Amino acid sequence: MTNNKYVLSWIDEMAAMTQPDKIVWIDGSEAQAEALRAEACSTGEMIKLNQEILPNCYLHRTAINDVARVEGRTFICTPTKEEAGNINNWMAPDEMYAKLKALYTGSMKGRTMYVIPYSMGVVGSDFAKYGIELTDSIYVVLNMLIMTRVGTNVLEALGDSPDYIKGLHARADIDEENRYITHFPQDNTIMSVNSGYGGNVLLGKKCFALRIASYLGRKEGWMAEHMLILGVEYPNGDIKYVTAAFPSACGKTNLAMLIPPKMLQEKGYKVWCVGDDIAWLRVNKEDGKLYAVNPENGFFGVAPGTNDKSNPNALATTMRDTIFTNVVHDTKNNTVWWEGLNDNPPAPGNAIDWKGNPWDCTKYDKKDKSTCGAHPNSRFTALAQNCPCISSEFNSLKGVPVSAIVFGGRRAKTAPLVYQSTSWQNGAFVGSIMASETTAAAAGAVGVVRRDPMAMRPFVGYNMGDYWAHWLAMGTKIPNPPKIFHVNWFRTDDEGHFIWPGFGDNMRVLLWILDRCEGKVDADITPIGYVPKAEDINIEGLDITLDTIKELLTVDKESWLADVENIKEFYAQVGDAVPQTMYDELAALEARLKA
Ligand code: GTP
Ligand code: SPV
Ligand code: MN
Repeated sequence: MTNNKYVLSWIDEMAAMTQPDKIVWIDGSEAQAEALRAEACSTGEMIKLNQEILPNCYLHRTAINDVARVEGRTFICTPTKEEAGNINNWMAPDEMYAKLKALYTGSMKGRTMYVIPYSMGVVGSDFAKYGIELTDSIYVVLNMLIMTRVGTNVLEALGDSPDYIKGLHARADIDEENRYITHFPQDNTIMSVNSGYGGNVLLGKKCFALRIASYLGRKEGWMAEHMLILGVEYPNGDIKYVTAAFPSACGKTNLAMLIPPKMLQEKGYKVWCVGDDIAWLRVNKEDGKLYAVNPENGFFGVAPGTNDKSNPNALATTMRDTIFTNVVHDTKNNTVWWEGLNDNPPAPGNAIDWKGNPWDCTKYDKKDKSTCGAHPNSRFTALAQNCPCISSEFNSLKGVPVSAIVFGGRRAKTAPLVYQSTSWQNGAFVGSIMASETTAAAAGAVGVVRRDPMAMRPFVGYNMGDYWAHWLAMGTKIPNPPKIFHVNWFRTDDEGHFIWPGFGDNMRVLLWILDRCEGKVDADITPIGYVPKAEDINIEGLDITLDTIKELLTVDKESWLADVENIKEFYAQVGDAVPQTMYDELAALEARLKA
C-alpha cells in the first residue's frame, strides 16, 4: 500500500520482534471492516447485537483486570527525567525499550498483525498529523476505524515522509504486572503492551492526540488539550464557540451535546458539537484568534448515566454503527443496558453483566459498585457523523474560532458554579490549580480530590511546569485570546445531593460566559475572579430560587485558603519548572483572600 521506506522498515523491524503469522493492511474499506467484524464474532471477541434495533452494533467485554486507563503504568520516556517532570512516570528510553523488547518478542505468534494508517484531523489539513498503529487486536482495528480517519489516503498524504507517529500495540497476556503504556516523544513512538482497553490501546487518542501532541505543540507553537468543543447558536443565527477542559468522566461529552432548556429552544437557541474529548488549538494568522479542531472522528463515551433525558443526542448517536464495551447484555432482546439508561434492566435470566456472568438486577445496590451490571467505566464507541447535533464545522480545515475556554471539575464544595479569570495569565493560573474528585475512568480510588491541572494531569507528554510555561507563552502569541472561565456543576448540599440541575441547564451558565466575552453583562469582583450577579443567571422555568444561585456562587475564604495550602504543596511537587508567574499569581490570590 506504500513505498515509504521509513514505514516499511519500521514494520519489518516490529514484525521481526513480535513474529505474527501474517500482516494485514487496513485500507479503510467497508468490505474489509465487515469481514473483520464477522471474524471477531466467530471467535467470541465481539457479539453482534439485534440488527433491527441496533444496526451494525456490537458488544465487547474486556478482561476483568483491564477496564480503565492505568496511570501508574503510563510512562514518558525522555532522555532526562527533568523533561518528563515529577508528575509523569519516567524511565530512560534505552531501559524501557529493553524491557519492552522482552515483552513483545514472539507476542504475536499465531496471531495477525494489523497495520492501521490513520490521521488525527482531516487528511491534508494544516492541523492533521498522521500515525500508523500496529496491533494484534481486531477490537482495536474496529475502534480505530470509528475514532480516527483510517485508510490508504493517509499513506498517500504521508508520501515518502518520515513524519508520522509510530504505535505498536500487543495484547500479549493482558498481564497487569507487565502492562506498559509508554511514550518516546523524541522518537515519535508509542508502545503499549498487555492491555486491550480504550485509552491504553487506541493509540491515536490519549497517547498521540494528547501526550505526543502536547509535546509537539510546545515545540511547534500550538496546543493539544483535553477539551470538548461546542458551538452555541443564537436566535439570529450567529454561532459562538467554546472549549472546555474537565477531567475524565466529569461531563465533557454531556456538555458538548447539550440540548438547551425548552424556553431557550423556543427562542431559537441551539448547541452544536464539534468534539467531546480532545481539541487541537492554533493561532489563526488572519484574525489573530485561537482556532480549534477536534482531531478525532468519533466518541469513546461513558455509557452509565447516558439516557434520553441526560444526553439524548449521545443516546441517538449510539443507535447504529457502535461498539459497546463492558455494558450489560440483554440476551432476550440481544440489546444492551447500563445503569442510568432507564428503569427497566433486563430481568434475571436474561442479563449478562460486564464480566460475562449472569446478572441479577434485584441485587443491585447503588452504594456497592460490585453489584453493577455495567462497569462504571463502560463505554460506547460511536461515529461523530451519527450525532444529531454534530456541527457543520466538524470537518472544517481551519477549525472554529474560540470565544471562551472553560475549566471545570467535580468539587463538592469550594469552587463556585462559575467564575471568570481576570486575564489570560490569570486564566492559565486558574487552569493550573484545578482539582477534581477522581472517577472510574482511571484505575484506582474514586471520589478522592486531587489536583488535575487543565484536566491534563494524566496526559501531558512532558514536564507539567514547562506545560504551564507554554500556556503562559501562548498568551503572548494570540492577539485576540479567548476569555478563560471555571465552572463546577457538582456542588452538593449537606445530604450530598447536587444543588445545580446540570446537563441541559448548563446552557444558562454558557450564556452568561458568552455574554461576558461580548461585554454584555456585569459581574462582581471577588478574590478568585469575576463571579456573576445572581440575577444574571437565567433561572426561568427552573425549580430553583435566587438564593440557591447565590449559595452556588459563594466564595468561602476559609476553604479557599485551605486550598491555597494544598496548591503550594502541589506546586512544590511539580518542582523547579513551575514558572515564577504561577507563584506570583498564587501569592496574589492568597493576599486577596486574606485582605
Ligand atoms: P471522558 O470521556 O472520560 O474524558 O469523560 P467526559 O468528561 O466526556 O465525561 P461525561 O460527559 O461522559 O460525564 C460522565 C459523568 O458525569 C456521568 O456520570 C454524567 O452523568 C455526569 N455528568 C455530566 N454532566 C453533568 C452535570 O451537569 N451534572 C451532574 N450532576 N453530572 C453530570
Ligand atoms: C478519559 O479517560 O479521559 C477518556 C477515556 O476519555 S480513555 O480513552 O480510556 O482515556
Ligand atoms: Mn477523556
